[in-house]
Amino acid sequence: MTTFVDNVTLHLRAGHGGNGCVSVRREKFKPLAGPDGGNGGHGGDIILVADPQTTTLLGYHRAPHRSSANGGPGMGDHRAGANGGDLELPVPLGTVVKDRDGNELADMSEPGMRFIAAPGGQGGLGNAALSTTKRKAPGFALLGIPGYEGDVVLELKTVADVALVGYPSAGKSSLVAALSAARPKIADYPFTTLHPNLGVVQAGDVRYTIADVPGLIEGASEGKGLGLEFLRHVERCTALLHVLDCATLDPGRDPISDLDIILTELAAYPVPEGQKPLLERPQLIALNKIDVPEGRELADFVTADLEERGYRVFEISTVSHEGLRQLSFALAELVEQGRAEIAAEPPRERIVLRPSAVNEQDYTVKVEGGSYGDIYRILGVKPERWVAQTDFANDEAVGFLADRLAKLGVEERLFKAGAIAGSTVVIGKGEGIIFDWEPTLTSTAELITAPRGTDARLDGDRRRTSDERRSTYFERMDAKAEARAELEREREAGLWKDSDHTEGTAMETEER
Ligand SMILES: Nc1nc2c(ncn2[C@@H]2O[C@H](COP(=O)(O)OP(=O)(O)OP(=O)(O)O)[C@@H](O)[C@H]2O)c(=O)[nH]1
Ligand SMILES: [Mg+2]
Repeated sequence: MTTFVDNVTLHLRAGHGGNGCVSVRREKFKPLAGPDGGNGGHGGDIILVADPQTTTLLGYHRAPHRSSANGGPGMGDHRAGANGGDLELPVPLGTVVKDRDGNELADMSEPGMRFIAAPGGQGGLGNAALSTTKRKAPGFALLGIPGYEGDVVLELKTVADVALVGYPSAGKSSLVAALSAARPKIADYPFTTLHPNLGVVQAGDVRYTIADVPGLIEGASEGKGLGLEFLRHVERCTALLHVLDCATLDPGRDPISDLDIILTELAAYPVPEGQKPLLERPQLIALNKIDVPEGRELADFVTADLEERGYRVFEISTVSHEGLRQLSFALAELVEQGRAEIAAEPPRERIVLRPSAVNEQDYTVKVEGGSYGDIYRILGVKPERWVAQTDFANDEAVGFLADRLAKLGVEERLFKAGAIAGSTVVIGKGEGIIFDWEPTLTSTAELITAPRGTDARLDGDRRRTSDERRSTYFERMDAKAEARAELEREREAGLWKDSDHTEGTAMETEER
């Protein structure tokens, strides 16, 4: 809606976590004195910070790739790796953070507000931290997790310092054009302006922004005319400027009653929590169109009344540019005062936004059909993180992963989903990590999850049929008979002495 919307896509790469260390302490006369491998450091976060001193996203246009530091690896002697420092990126107030699909992630509206746009990776535990009473000397450590890598889109809605309000055709857009380089549409019919126009004014050393708002009429708060909807574009303004038309030909209208009606409508506008109601902000009055003789007369006539009500009044013409200089300096003064007040305010409690929280305990088991049979896919924060932490070249580390998965109840869930021994199980998206599943559960109650009358144990191909058993039995019997016959032949041939005979008997007992 507003003009001057700045837009930039940031490519972020947060620091990776450092790997944990495997190390064993050595002491004199005690070469294996316990594990002492330190933990890896955490990768640094990339944090957006709403900063009143920053006014543009230009710096990010020029350098859109940003990354934070990696965590250091753990070391022996219980030395932990250093954490990677966070990277803070200042953004102007009013910056809206979105993902690539346009979903809003954060509105950086409060000074000092922080948004963790890319969290750093967790460091891996060293073998010292992994030792327990049961596992006294772990021969493995956990790997560090990669930091978040992805894009965010920053959108800046420029926030006007001064909002110009008034009736349609009062000359608001003309005034924006006269004070700044902006060239909004100007015409002699009501509601020419359909969205706010923004202009930058330079008055002496002070530079500030002004925005006109579509004209307001009586009943605007009930939706008449274009309603009050557009005031949200200026609801963060420091000051208001009432533009009053002194040369209107409408019967029944005059600057004073126009002002009263606008004030009533503005009073009905609900500002967001934590902001000053519009009418409690500083306000100036511009009596416009004094290049028209009747206009000047009327302006002179009402000035005293308005001043009595406490307003500073400026008689101006956007055509002849009379009075504009004084007006622009008076506005600059208000803006400067407002800025000083904000700077003097005690810093608000820091608001920290994190990327949408997910339930870490949650995971899903999905069955996917494939050309090699069913695949059981496990998706979830914890299982996927654990896999990332596992050094698959280390059997102990793999065993530790299996224990963790079992504790989470993954086996039971796989059974319920229909997995059997030898099924293909994938953890994570895409290729993920692929396992041939070997269940460790053995108790009958857990095994019998199939309908009554069937039993998962019978489905396995490891159980022999009775035919198979019978044939092995006969094979063995034949072999025994063969061995006996052989011994008999040897004895008859006189190869045996009596004392050796016992061996044959012993062999037979063993065979039984
Ligand atoms: N004579 C004279 N005419 C003016 C002056 N300022 C504006 N006008 C005329 O008034 C008419 C309305 O001016 P705009 O600037 O479009 O008024 P606006 O307040 O923006 O009106 P909306 O956008 O409809 O709310 C135009 O025809 C302008 O030329 C002035 O100082 N003197
Ligand atoms: Mg206009």
